[in-house]
Amino acid sequence: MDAKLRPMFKGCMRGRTMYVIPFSMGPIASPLSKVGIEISDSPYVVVNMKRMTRMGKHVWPRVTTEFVKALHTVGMPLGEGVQDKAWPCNDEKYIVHYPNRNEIWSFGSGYGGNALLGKKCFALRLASTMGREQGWLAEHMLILGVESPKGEKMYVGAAFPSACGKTNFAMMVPPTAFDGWKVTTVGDDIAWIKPAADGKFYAINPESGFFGVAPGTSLQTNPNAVRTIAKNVIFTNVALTEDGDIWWEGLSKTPPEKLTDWTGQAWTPGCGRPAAHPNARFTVGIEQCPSLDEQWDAASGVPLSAMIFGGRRAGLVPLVYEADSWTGGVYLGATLASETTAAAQGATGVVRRDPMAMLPFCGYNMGDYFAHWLSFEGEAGVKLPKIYGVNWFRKDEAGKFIWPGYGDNMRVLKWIFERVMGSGAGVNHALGVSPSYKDLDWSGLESFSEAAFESITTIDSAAWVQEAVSHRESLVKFGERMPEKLLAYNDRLAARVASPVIEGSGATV
Ligand code: TSX
Ligand code: MN
Repeated sequence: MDAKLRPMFKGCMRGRTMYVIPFSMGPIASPLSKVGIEISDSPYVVVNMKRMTRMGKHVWPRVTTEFVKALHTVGMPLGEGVQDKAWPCNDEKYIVHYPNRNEIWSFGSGYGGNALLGKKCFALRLASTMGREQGWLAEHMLILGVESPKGEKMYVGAAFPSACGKTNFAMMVPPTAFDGWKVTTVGDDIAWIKPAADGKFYAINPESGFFGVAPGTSLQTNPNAVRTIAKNVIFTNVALTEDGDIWWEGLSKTPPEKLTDWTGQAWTPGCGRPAAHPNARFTVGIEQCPSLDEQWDAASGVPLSAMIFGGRRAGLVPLVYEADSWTGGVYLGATLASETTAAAQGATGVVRRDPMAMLPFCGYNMGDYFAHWLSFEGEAGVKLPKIYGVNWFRKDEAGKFIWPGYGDNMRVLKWIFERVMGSGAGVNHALGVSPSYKDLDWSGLESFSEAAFESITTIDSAAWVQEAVSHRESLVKFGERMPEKLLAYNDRLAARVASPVIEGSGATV
């Protein structure tokens, strides 16, 4: 790659301004944080990095032995006869990571994770490799706090593949009937997690802002996000209203009569094109979030009591279940899957495995990655978080979502809270422990019938026998470094789902 890239970078910024961007991923004073310097010829990168990272001169004293060198160019040098563009870029694009020398080289793209190198490139790909060597985890997880009316509090990390509403969950508003329950936001995308001296797993949000998908964000789906983006925001590829405001699909039920679309063309409802790009974004500092957790910038991080893995599954996976062990939880994460939604991904409803939602972001061999997760079990003094699987997306025969989702997910969070505190009841089944109907708090949603609840929590034995086969196919694809422990867990799971009665519980599946 060196031989390929060095000539490409020669003179790549000609005629542009080169910016030097010192930034910290994580609280400035935290031992879990890491610093980097991005060199870029894009002012768009500069202003986005200002919102997404702790940028500034406080970084310089820390540029000593360990720092990440992030080199970015749009790859379109200016000169005689070259007309600059609003979105300069190059047809040839390379996003290259050198974990052995803490470097990122990005050529030819000006957008998103290709250009804001602190995010996916540093905080996930390079950091996952650092974490493996240094005994911690860099995960594609939101971090939220849950506080009870009694003032007890726990923190949760949650990983979901794309298009599952991670940012919505991170800023969730509990139902009004849940008087005194609070959900607070530490982060919506990435968590760096390390066991501390007390044995607990502490997490920091390496970022300081949200680079959120705009389409679908509304007062109904995410009121806290809408309030967060009231000011000081960079909107990318959204539509513009006649009076200079912004709009995107889903922001309001009825679109404005006239818009300028994301490409700059005139747009009217029914013209057949989306007004905003489906991947249009808002970039905003986290401090403007109304649900911001008071510990979001704590140098120590926040202690995680639970970790959640969720995907979009029309069937099979129950609303919520608790893994029977750390290994069971790692298995749950390693077999995580989501069904495709948008036309851009080809056919809809196709199951895609995305272990821990890290498939595009893990910086090293996935088998080694699972082994690193497993290695925390049995380490002296560690207090492992409980691991849960969730699925907000089960559908009925008519293809309608059964679970109301959004704020009502608080009912599931409360059950997890009670399990962590030791008071939550549940029933054993082949996958782990789930609440029975009476174990969830239905305040304000008494209309949700016990039958509806059964339809999103039953475990179809025959379908799960097939699913266990699909798990195995997915695991063996990662090759010979796949830990034997996970394959053995698959054997046991296959046997358990095949048998309709669960030993010791009396519960039937
Ligand atoms: O973000 C979502 N969450 C998590 C919220 C805290 N979404 C949006 C996913 C796309 C980004 C959801 N969509 C959730 C959910 O829990 N659930 C669903 C499915 C669903 C969609 C619409 C309704 C109910 C469920 N109800 C009505 O439209 C009235
Ligand atoms: Mn992400």
